[in-house]
Amino acid sequence: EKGTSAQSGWYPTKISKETLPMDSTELRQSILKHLEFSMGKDLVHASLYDMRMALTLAVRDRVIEPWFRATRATYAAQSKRVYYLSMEFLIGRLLEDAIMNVGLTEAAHEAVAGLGFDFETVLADEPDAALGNGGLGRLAACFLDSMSTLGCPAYGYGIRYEHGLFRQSFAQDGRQVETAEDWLRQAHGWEFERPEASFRIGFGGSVAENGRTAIWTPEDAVLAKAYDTPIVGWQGKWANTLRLWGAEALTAFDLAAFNKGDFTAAAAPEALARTISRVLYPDDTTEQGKELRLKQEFFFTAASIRDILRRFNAEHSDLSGLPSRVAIQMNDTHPAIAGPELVRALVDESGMEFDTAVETARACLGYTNHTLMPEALERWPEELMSRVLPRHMQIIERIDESHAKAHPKRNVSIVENGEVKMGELSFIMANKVNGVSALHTELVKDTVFAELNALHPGRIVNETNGVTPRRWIKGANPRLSSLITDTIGAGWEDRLERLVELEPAIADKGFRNQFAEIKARNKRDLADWIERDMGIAVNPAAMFDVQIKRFHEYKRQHLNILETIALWQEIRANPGAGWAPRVKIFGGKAAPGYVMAKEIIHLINNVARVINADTTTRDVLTVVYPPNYNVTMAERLIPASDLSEQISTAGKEASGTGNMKFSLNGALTIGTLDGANVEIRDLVGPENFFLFGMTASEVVECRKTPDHAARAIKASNRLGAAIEMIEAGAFSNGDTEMYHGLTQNLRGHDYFTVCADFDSYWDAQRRVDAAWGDQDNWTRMAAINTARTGWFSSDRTIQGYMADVWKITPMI
Ligand code: HBZ
Repeated sequence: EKGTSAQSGWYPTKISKETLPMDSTELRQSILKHLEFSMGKDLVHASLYDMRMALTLAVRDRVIEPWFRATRATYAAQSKRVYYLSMEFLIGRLLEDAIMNVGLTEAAHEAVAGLGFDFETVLADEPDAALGNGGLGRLAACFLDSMSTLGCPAYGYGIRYEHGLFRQSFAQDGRQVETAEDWLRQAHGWEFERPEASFRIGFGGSVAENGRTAIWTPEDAVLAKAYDTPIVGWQGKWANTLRLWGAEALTAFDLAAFNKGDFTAAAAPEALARTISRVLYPDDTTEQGKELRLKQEFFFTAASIRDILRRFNAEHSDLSGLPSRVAIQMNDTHPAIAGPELVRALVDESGMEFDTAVETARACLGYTNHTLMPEALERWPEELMSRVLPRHMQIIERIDESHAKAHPKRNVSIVENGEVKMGELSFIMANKVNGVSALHTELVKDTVFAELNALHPGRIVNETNGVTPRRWIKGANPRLSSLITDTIGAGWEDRLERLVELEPAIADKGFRNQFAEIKARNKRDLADWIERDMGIAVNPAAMFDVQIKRFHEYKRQHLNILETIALWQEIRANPGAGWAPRVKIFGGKAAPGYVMAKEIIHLINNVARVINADTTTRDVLTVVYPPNYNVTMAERLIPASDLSEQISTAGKEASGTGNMKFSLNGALTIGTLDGANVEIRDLVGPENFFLFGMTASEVVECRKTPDHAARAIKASNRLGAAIEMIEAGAFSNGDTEMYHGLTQNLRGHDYFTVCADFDSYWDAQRRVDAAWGDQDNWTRMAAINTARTGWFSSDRTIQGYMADVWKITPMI
C-alpha cells in the first residue's frame, strides 16, 4: 500500500486498522484481495477501473450468502416462483444500489477513501446497464428490487444485449446523433456465466405430424447461454436472480473455410448467431415487424421456458402441478410466444393432451399491457410466423379455433387479415391481464380488449405502477432521506406508506426550512454539473422545471417548448413584471427513425440556443437540454426538480413512473388527467397539483371537430405568435422551412391536441408562477407531495401482483 499511484496527484491516505469500524477493515482487505487476485494489480498500479472492479467483486461476495440462502429456502419450501419475462431491464448502475442494500455505504466509503480513491468517482466509473428504452424496462428493474426486498422467489429473464440503448449527442447543430452503446466492452463485474445452463433454440424448418403430437425439425439453431446477476433486496434479507441469455453459434468456427483461407466465411456462423443478442431495438412506440425482432423474442422466451421446465422437472414429476409452482409474467406482448411455446413443450415433448396443455399454460401465465397506442401493438405477418416458427403457428391457429368455438357469438380472433395479433394471443393465454394505472386499466377494458373483457369478465385487473424507494429516494436523494429518518425514524425504506408520518411535521416552520434547504442544495449540485458539463450558468434560485422522458408526440415536449417561446415573448414585452425565474430542463431520446420526435429535439436545442443568448431575459429564463438522458442522469435531475412536467394527451400515457419519482422527491406536478397522474392528484390533493387540459373523453370529442387546431390557434394570440416565430425562422437562422413538418402538423390535424390544450397549459403555468411567489407555501406543497405518495412504492405494486396475479406469499 505504499508508493505513488498510476493516477497522478494522489497518495494513499494511511489509516490505522484500529480506527476503522470492523466492516470497513474487512471490506478493505477484501478489496485488496480482489485487486491482487481478480484484477492482477497491486494498489500502486491500480487504475480507477481496477478499483471499481475490486470493490464490485468485494460487494458481490457479500451478496452470495443471501443469494444462496434464498435459493435454498425456496427449494426447501417447494415454493412457487415468479418468472418475470421482459425484453428489457433498464437497470442503470448496480454498485451503489447493492452497497446500499447490504448496508455497506459508510464502510465502502471509508475503505475506498482509505485506499486513496474518491468514492463518488469510483461509483461513477460504472457504465449504466441500459438494456431498455424507457418506462417498461425501468419498471422491470424496480420490480426486481421489490421482489428481492419482499422475499418473493423470482427470476427475471431477458436478453444480454451486447449494445444497450444508443448514446445520444447533439453534435450536428442540435440534431440527435446516435452512436452505439458499449457497456460490455469492459468486463461486467456482476454476472456469473453459466455454460451449463445452455439451450439450443431452433428456427424455421418443418413439422411432421405424429399422431396427437408433432415433431418440429428446425432448420437453424443458436445456443442460448445463461448469465446470472444476483439482485439483492433491502438489508440483504433476500436475493433473486436476473438471468440474461446471450446468443452463440452451435459451432463457433468453420475450420474448413478457415483452412481454405476464407477467414470471413470461417467466422460467419458465429457472427450470424450473435446478432440475435447483439442490440436492443431502440423503438418503444412503433412496431417494426422485423424478423430479427421476432427471433429475439422467441430466443429469450423459449430459453426461459426450457429453463423453467427443467427446474420444475428436477423437483416434481407431474406436469399438471406446474401452475402451483410456476407464475410466468409477460411484460407486454414481447414474450407472448411463451403461451404457444409452453403448449408445444407440454404436448410435443411430454405428451399432454392439447386442451389440457392450454389450460395448464394459461394457469401459469399473466400478461401486463403497457400501451393502447395502436402502432405499438405487436402484429406479425402470418407468413413470417409460419416460416420462422412453423410449429408455433399451428398451435396459435388451434388456440384461435378452440377459443372461437367456445365463444361462437363473438367476433374475436388471434389471426386476422394475414396477421397474428400478439395482444389477443396474450390475453387468451393468460389467466390475468393487467393495466398499469387505474385509468389505463379502465381504458384497456373499454377499448383494445372490450370484446375479450366481455367474454372473460374478471380477467383484467389493475396493478398501478410503482418505483423502488431504495434507488429513487435513499440512493438518489441522501439529504432528503436523512431528513425523513430524522423526522419519522428509521425503517421507512421498505415501509414507504410510513411517509404519511411526515405530515404533522410539515406545519413546523423549522421542518419546512430544512426541506427547502435540501432542495436548494440538490439544485446547487445540479447547477454545478450543468455548468461543468454544458458550460451553461443557471441560477440555482430559479424554479427548475423538468421534462425528462422518451420523445414522443403524445408526451408533448412540443407543448412545453411552445409555451417556452410564448413565455419568452411575454417576458420581453413586460420585462418588469416580476417574472418567476425558471430553468426549463429537457432530457430524453427519440427513436432513430421517428422523424417528428427528432424535429422536436432539434427545435428545443435551437430555442435553447436563441433564448440563452438573450441577455435581456437571461435572469429569468434559461433552457437546458443535456444530451444522453439515462437512469444515472434521472437520479441527478429528479431530486433537484421543483416542477414535474407530465403533460401527455389524456388517454395516451398508460401510467408514467417518472411522475411518481418527482412527487416522492418533493416536486410539484403540472399535468393532465392521464395515467397515474390521476392517482397522484387524488393522493396529494387537487390543491397541491397543477391540473390542466382536456380529459381522455374530451380529447376524443375534440377530435370530432376536424379543424380543432386551427380554431385553437385563432383563439390564442400567444399560440399563434409562437408558431409564427418558428415559421419565420427565428430559431433556424432565418430558414423558414426547417420546422415545416412540425408546424404544419400543429396547424393541421394535430392528433395529440397540442393546440387545443395550449391555453389551459399556459394558464396552469401562470398559476405555477403565482405559487412560486410564496416560497414557504411552495415548500409546504412540495413536502405534502413527499408525505402523501408513499403508496407509489413498487413494493406495494409487487404485493398487488403477488396477491391478485401470482398467488404467492412472501418468504420473509
Ligand atoms: O410503460 C411505458 C408506458 O408508456 C408508461 O406510461 C408506463 O409507465 C411504463 C411502465 O408501465 N411503455 C413503455 O415504456 N414501452 C416501451 O418501452 C416499449 C418498448 C419496446 C416496444 C414497445 C414498447 O416494442
